[in-house]
Amino acid sequence: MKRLFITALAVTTLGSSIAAFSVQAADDVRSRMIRFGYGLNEDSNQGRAAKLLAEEIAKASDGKLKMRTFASASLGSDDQMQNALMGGAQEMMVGSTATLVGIAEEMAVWDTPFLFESEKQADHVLDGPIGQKVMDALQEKGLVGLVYWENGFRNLTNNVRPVEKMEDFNGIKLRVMPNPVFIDTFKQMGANAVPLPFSELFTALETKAVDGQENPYNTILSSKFYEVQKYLSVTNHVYSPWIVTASKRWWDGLSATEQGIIMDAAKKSRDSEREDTRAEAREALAQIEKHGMAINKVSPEEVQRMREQAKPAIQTVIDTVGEPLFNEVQAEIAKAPK
Ligand code: KDG
Repeated sequence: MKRLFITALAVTTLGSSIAAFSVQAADDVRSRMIRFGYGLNEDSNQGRAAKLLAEEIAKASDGKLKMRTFASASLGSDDQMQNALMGGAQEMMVGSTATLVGIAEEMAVWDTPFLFESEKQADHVLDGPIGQKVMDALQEKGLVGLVYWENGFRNLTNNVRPVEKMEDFNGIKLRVMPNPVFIDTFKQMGANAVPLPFSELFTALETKAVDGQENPYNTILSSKFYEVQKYLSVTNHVYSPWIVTASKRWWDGLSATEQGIIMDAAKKSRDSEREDTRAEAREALAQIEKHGMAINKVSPEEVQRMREQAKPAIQTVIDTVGEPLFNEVQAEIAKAPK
């Protein structure tokens, strides 16, 4: 009888503590509005992942954490949103790591030409300790890096000529992301590198302010660059990550429960975004061709010549991030599955 009483008491105590904890956890989640900005349009891979992130956060917080997503740079370009997050005027965003170099120079390591040879390598390094280390460099600048999404391997489009060999870059006014490594890389190739924010890119192509640009297939498709570009030359010259960031000023004001909900949802969005982006990329080339672009695959020999020519830009990366970090990334790549 006594044992039964003790068990009943233990169960009651346990039950009330779980109930208390769940009440406590529920209290730890306040009703909040989260403004999440991004640069591509709503029906892009970036937009679909933003929608999923908002749904996951709402589901896990019983609707208390409401994320409102803003597409097409409607809250500003990457760098304008980064400043808004640092100032606490906006809560979250996703954008290119390349546009963060002016804030945390360590991010430049991901701009290294030909750094990753496969998505598997990229996932291994970005989601591993060195990817976290680079992300942590944002903290002292007022940003919190949550996860990396996939922008993807970048390829060239332009209106002058198909790029089949390095010399074909000569004289092409090529828009690049506003970032020293991208500017150096394409100057080395012989192009006239023109840094512009993504939000100005379509108009610059349409008005012929620039002849070409470079982006993953997904973006070429979702941003309809095929409407204003003739040639697509497949180089896969660099793998671009996107990074989901939060305002540190805002993030530090969240409870551990709220931070956990957002981080878990961000990890789910990362895995789903990569799957979605890769599936779309497999179909994108055929769709881009259907829209009238002439596609050429640059030969391995010519890609090798480009790799050689890009070497001074790699030195720019090393000068920017420091040899130790650059070597740590190389060491992680060597451990990555092929
Ligand atoms: O929000 C748009 C950014 O993600 C942008 O960096 C995409 O790859 C990009 C580019 O070329 O600017």
